[in-house]
Amino acid sequence: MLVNSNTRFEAAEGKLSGSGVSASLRVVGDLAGIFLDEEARSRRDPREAVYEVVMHDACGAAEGGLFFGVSRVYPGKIGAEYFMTKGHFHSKRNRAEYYWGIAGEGLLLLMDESRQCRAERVSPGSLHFISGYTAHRLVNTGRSMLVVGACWPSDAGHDYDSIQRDGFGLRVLDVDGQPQLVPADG
Ligand code: PAN
Ligand code: ZN
Repeated sequence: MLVNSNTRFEAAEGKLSGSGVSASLRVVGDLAGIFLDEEARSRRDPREAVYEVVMHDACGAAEGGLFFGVSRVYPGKIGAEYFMTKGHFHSKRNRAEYYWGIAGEGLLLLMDESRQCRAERVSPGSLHFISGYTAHRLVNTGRSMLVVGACWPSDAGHDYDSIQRDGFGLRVLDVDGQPQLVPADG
Protein backbone atom coordinates (compact mmCIF):
# COMPACT_ATOMS: atom_id res chain seq x y z
CA MET A 1 0.00 0.00 0.00
CA LEU A 2 1.34 3.44 -0.95
CA VAL A 3 0.38 6.38 1.28
CA ASN A 4 1.51 9.96 1.53
CA SER A 5 2.80 11.14 4.88
CA ASN A 6 0.81 14.18 5.92
CA THR A 7 3.73 15.51 7.93
CA ARG A 8 5.83 18.05 6.03
CA PHE A 9 9.32 19.37 6.66
CA GLU A 10 10.20 22.22 4.31
CA ALA A 11 13.95 21.91 4.71
CA ALA A 12 14.94 25.29 3.25
CA GLU A 13 12.82 27.27 5.74
CA GLY A 14 12.73 24.70 8.53
CA LYS A 15 8.94 24.63 8.45
CA LEU A 16 7.43 21.58 10.10
CA SER A 17 3.69 20.90 9.88
CA GLY A 18 1.06 18.19 9.82
CA SER A 19 0.04 15.42 12.13
CA GLY A 20 2.06 14.82 15.28
CA VAL A 21 3.51 18.35 15.16
CA SER A 22 3.24 20.71 18.12
CA ALA A 23 4.80 24.05 18.99
CA SER A 24 5.90 25.61 22.24
CA LEU A 25 6.98 29.17 22.87
CA ARG A 26 9.40 30.50 25.48
CA VAL A 27 8.88 34.12 26.44
CA VAL A 28 10.95 36.52 28.55
CA GLY A 29 8.75 35.71 31.56
CA ASP A 30 9.77 32.00 31.37
CA LEU A 31 13.48 32.74 31.57
CA ALA A 32 14.09 34.06 35.10
CA GLY A 33 17.64 33.38 36.27
CA ILE A 34 18.94 32.42 32.82
CA PHE A 35 20.48 35.70 31.66
CA LEU A 36 23.36 37.52 33.35
CA ASP A 37 21.39 40.74 33.75
CA GLU A 38 18.33 39.50 35.62
CA GLU A 39 17.34 43.05 36.44
CA ALA A 40 17.20 43.97 32.72
CA ARG A 41 15.14 40.83 32.04
CA SER A 42 12.64 41.61 34.78
CA ARG A 43 12.02 45.09 33.28
CA ARG A 44 11.07 43.63 29.85
CA ASP A 45 7.60 42.71 28.69
CA PRO A 46 7.25 39.13 30.05
CA ARG A 47 5.24 38.17 26.93
CA GLU A 48 8.09 38.96 24.52
CA ALA A 49 9.04 35.87 22.48
CA VAL A 50 12.61 34.56 22.86
CA TYR A 51 12.37 31.19 21.11
CA GLU A 52 9.99 28.52 19.93
CA VAL A 53 10.35 24.81 19.35
CA VAL A 54 8.21 22.96 16.82
CA MET A 55 8.51 19.21 17.11
CA HIS A 56 7.23 16.03 15.57
CA ASP A 57 6.32 13.26 17.99
CA ALA A 58 5.77 9.96 16.20
CA CYS A 59 6.38 7.56 19.06
CA GLY A 60 6.14 9.18 22.51
CA ALA A 61 9.04 9.10 24.92
CA ALA A 62 9.77 5.41 24.42
CA GLU A 63 13.27 3.95 24.44
CA GLY A 64 14.36 3.38 20.87
CA GLY A 65 12.29 6.27 19.46
CA LEU A 66 13.38 9.57 17.98
CA PHE A 67 12.07 13.13 18.14
CA PHE A 68 12.54 15.64 15.35
CA GLY A 69 12.29 19.37 15.94
CA VAL A 70 13.06 22.86 14.77
CA SER A 71 14.18 25.59 17.17
CA ARG A 72 13.69 29.22 16.19
CA VAL A 73 15.53 31.74 18.37
CA TYR A 74 14.45 35.36 17.85
CA PRO A 75 17.05 38.10 17.37
CA GLY A 76 17.45 40.25 20.46
CA LYS A 77 19.37 40.78 23.67
CA ILE A 78 18.77 41.03 27.40
CA GLY A 79 21.27 43.66 28.48
CA ALA A 80 24.41 42.77 26.48
CA GLU A 81 23.54 39.07 26.23
CA TYR A 82 22.05 37.63 23.06
CA PHE A 83 18.74 35.76 23.15
CA MET A 84 19.36 32.07 23.78
CA THR A 85 17.66 28.84 24.80
CA LYS A 86 17.52 27.70 28.43
CA GLY A 87 19.96 24.92 27.63
CA HIS A 88 19.98 21.45 29.15
CA PHE A 89 21.74 18.17 29.72
CA HIS A 90 19.67 15.18 28.70
CA SER A 91 18.14 13.51 31.73
CA LYS A 92 19.56 10.23 30.38
CA ARG A 93 23.05 11.64 30.22
CA ASN A 94 24.40 9.30 27.55
CA ARG A 95 21.83 10.39 24.93
CA ALA A 96 23.33 12.26 21.95
CA GLU A 97 21.68 14.62 19.47
CA TYR A 98 22.17 16.17 16.04
CA TYR A 99 21.62 19.87 15.34
CA TRP A 100 21.93 21.54 11.94
CA GLY A 101 21.81 25.15 10.90
CA ILE A 102 18.93 26.18 8.61
CA ALA A 103 18.81 29.99 8.73
CA GLY A 104 20.48 32.84 10.56
CA GLU A 105 23.74 33.02 12.47
CA GLY A 106 24.50 31.88 15.97
CA LEU A 107 26.54 29.80 18.33
CA LEU A 108 26.00 26.41 19.90
CA LEU A 109 27.41 26.40 23.43
CA LEU A 110 28.49 22.98 24.65
CA MET A 111 29.54 22.06 28.18
CA ASP A 112 30.62 18.71 29.61
CA GLU A 113 29.95 17.57 33.15
CA SER A 114 33.24 19.04 34.39
CA ARG A 115 32.06 22.43 33.02
CA GLN A 116 34.56 22.44 30.13
CA CYS A 117 32.92 24.60 27.48
CA ARG A 118 33.28 25.22 23.79
CA ALA A 119 31.25 26.92 21.11
CA GLU A 120 30.51 25.96 17.51
CA ARG A 121 29.42 28.48 14.87
CA VAL A 122 25.93 27.76 13.56
CA SER A 123 25.00 28.87 10.04
CA PRO A 124 22.91 27.46 7.20
CA GLY A 125 24.32 24.01 6.42
CA SER A 126 26.42 23.57 9.57
CA LEU A 127 26.07 20.16 11.21
CA HIS A 128 26.61 19.62 14.93
CA PHE A 129 26.94 16.31 16.73
CA ILE A 130 26.22 16.76 20.43
CA SER A 131 27.58 13.77 22.27
CA GLY A 132 26.02 12.45 25.45
CA TYR A 133 27.00 14.01 28.79
CA THR A 134 27.08 17.41 27.07
CA ALA A 135 24.81 20.35 27.87
CA HIS A 136 23.74 22.40 24.85
CA ARG A 137 22.35 25.90 24.31
CA LEU A 138 21.66 27.91 21.14
CA VAL A 139 22.54 31.61 21.00
CA ASN A 140 21.30 33.93 18.25
CA THR A 141 24.15 36.36 17.53
CA GLY A 142 22.56 37.67 14.31
CA ARG A 143 19.88 40.16 13.33
CA SER A 144 17.44 37.62 11.92
CA MET A 145 15.79 34.48 13.24
CA LEU A 146 18.20 31.63 14.04
CA VAL A 147 16.58 28.42 12.77
CA VAL A 148 18.10 25.07 13.74
CA GLY A 149 16.93 21.51 13.14
CA ALA A 150 17.36 18.79 15.76
CA CYS A 151 16.94 15.04 16.10
CA TRP A 152 17.32 13.26 19.43
CA PRO A 153 16.38 10.01 21.18
CA SER A 154 12.84 10.29 22.47
CA ASP A 155 13.73 8.91 25.90
CA ALA A 156 16.55 11.48 26.40
CA GLY A 157 14.51 13.86 28.59
CA HIS A 158 15.58 17.38 29.53
CA ASP A 159 17.44 18.25 32.70
CA TYR A 160 16.97 22.01 33.00
CA ASP A 161 17.57 22.18 36.75
CA SER A 162 21.34 21.82 36.73
CA ILE A 163 21.65 24.64 34.15
CA GLN A 164 19.16 26.80 36.04
CA ARG A 165 21.28 26.28 39.19
CA ASP A 166 24.85 26.47 37.84
CA GLY A 167 24.54 28.10 34.40
CA PHE A 168 26.99 27.51 31.56
CA GLY A 169 30.70 28.26 31.99
CA LEU A 170 30.54 30.60 28.98
CA ARG A 171 28.27 33.49 28.09
CA VAL A 172 27.92 35.24 24.74
CA LEU A 173 27.87 39.02 25.10
CA ASP A 174 27.76 41.89 22.65
CA VAL A 175 31.03 43.75 23.15
CA ASP A 176 31.25 46.82 20.91
CA GLY A 177 28.75 45.29 18.47
CA GLN A 178 30.56 41.94 18.21
CA PRO A 179 29.67 38.64 19.88
CA GLN A 180 32.28 37.65 22.44
CA LEU A 181 32.63 34.49 24.50
CA VAL A 182 33.06 35.50 28.11
CA PRO A 183 33.95 33.01 30.89
CA ALA A 184 31.15 32.91 33.44
CA ASP A 185 32.94 30.95 36.17
CA GLY A 186 35.24 32.21 38.88
C1 PAN B 1 16.18 20.98 21.37
C2 PAN B 1 15.91 22.03 22.45
C3 PAN B 1 15.44 23.37 21.93
C4 PAN B 1 15.06 24.35 23.04
O1 PAN B 1 15.00 20.55 20.78
O2 PAN B 1 14.96 21.49 23.36
O3 PAN B 1 16.47 23.95 21.19
O4 PAN B 1 16.06 24.47 23.99
P1 PAN B 1 15.77 24.14 25.51
O5 PAN B 1 15.14 22.78 25.55
O6 PAN B 1 17.11 24.17 26.18
O7 PAN B 1 14.83 25.18 26.03
C5 PAN B 1 16.91 19.86 22.07
O8 PAN B 1 18.06 20.01 22.37
N1 PAN B 1 16.21 18.75 22.41
O9 PAN B 1 16.81 17.76 23.11
ZN1 ZN C 1 18.77 18.30 23.67
